Amino acid sequence: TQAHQQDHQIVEKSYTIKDWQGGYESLPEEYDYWIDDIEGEIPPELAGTLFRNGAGLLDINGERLHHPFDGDGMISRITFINGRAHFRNRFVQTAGYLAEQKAKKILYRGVFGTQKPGGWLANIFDFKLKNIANTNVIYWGKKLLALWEAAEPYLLNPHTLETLENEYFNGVLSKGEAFSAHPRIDPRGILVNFAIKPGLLTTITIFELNTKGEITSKKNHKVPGFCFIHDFVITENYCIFFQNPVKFNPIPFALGICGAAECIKVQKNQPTKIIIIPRTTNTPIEKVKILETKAGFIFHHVNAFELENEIIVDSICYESLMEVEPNSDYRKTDFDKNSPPQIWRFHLNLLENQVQNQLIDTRTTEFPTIHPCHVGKPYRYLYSAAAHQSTFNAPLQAIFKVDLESGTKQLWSTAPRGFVGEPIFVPRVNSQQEDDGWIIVVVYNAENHRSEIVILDAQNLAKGRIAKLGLKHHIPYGLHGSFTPE
Ligand code: 3ON
Ligand code: FE
Repeated sequence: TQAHQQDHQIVEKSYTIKDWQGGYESLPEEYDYWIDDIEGEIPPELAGTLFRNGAGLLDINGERLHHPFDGDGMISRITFINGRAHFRNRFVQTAGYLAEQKAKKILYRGVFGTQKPGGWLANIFDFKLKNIANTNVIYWGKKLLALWEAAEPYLLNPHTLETLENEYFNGVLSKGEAFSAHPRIDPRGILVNFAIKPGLLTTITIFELNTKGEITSKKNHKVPGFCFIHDFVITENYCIFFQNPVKFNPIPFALGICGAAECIKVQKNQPTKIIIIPRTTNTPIEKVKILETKAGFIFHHVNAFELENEIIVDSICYESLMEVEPNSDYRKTDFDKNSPPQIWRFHLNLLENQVQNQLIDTRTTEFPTIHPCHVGKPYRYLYSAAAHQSTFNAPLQAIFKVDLESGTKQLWSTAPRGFVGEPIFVPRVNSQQEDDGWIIVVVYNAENHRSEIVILDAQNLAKGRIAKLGLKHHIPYGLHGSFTPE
């Protein structure tokens, strides 16, 4: 029978869908405690704070959200001090979170398909955006900011995680103006970020911030066509955006039938446009340059750097966009049906205006991270969350390291019952080698329905965990975060 065949397939896999689904339960509680369940030893020289963001709620008062990207942002904070670790989590008290918690029901449509109850009639022509501040959290210029790509940041108290107000950078940002969730920090001490205002012509705004957290530069660039751009890369002289070949049909969204992101379709016969924007005026390229490569879909990039007449960009590419269907259940995803996200290297030849693509590895992988001092510069190592198996699409259960110079790869897996989020590389203070440091990652353990913070030696993943910090609860699968040595 069919049920039999399915069971058989599940046994062969490194995971079960049921285990994986456990990580998509809401965590409404807010905790504050010293972690006492520790296996191994926290390196005493590991000092600082890991901040993480992601949907803390996957439902509003029992009403399931259509997609995890629609969930209210919840910040987790793990502080490492003298070999000890402290945990705290708190929801970003966005206007939408407060209103929905008070009303005990869904009051807003979500970008990824969450609808207000009552069918399309209750949703038609409702274009309000709920800023859910759920995608990233950064500590820059003494400001802790929760980010979501379609609206302004929320400013939080870095110690208590209390929500203070929206951040407008002394009025440089206006109410409702976007400030993306994927800033890049130029190691020279400049935070570079962008904002997308999509339309028939799309405006890409580029911001540069100094170490005091002030916006020192804000420039607009118009490019032809609709853009859905989640991430970008920088080099010393350029900002680079990949304009995925997508088409946006706003009608079903306007009519209240589906969410805005569900109206985006990849055009497989159209090229991806690579938009190269100079950061300074004294670059070999004075104006915006647009190159073309084959179709695909990119959420995340790894890094980029300049060579003589080339720019190298490493990215995580999907053959197509994971399609979110109006009546589907994301928890029943058939991994085998989606194209695997894989690491590709793009060589952008600036003299010949040619692009060459090279597949680095077939493994399903997402959430790449590198040594912070190599952002925008030549680098050797990348780390990412990856599937246990080396081909086909599957959930993220392992940490992957790629040596881009020698081609050597390492894998540390939490299969069968573990599921990983975004790893963060933390360099050892005064380290000499690029991989001298730790990987810190939150692992969801389906065995006890709790999460653990795992510390790995970045030079030797195979050695296994240096320390495992057991939490008293799970943390729903998250999106991005950052480490600050302060
Ligand atoms: O018309 C525009 C269309 C659009 C999509 C208007 C818009 C600006 C409002 C808009 C909004 C986009 C938003 C809010 C995007 C938010 C994205 C987000 C919260 C997360 C993206 C995550 C990406 C990935 C690849 C996550 C992968 C996760 C796993 C593999 C783990 O399961
Ligand atoms: Fe992202």
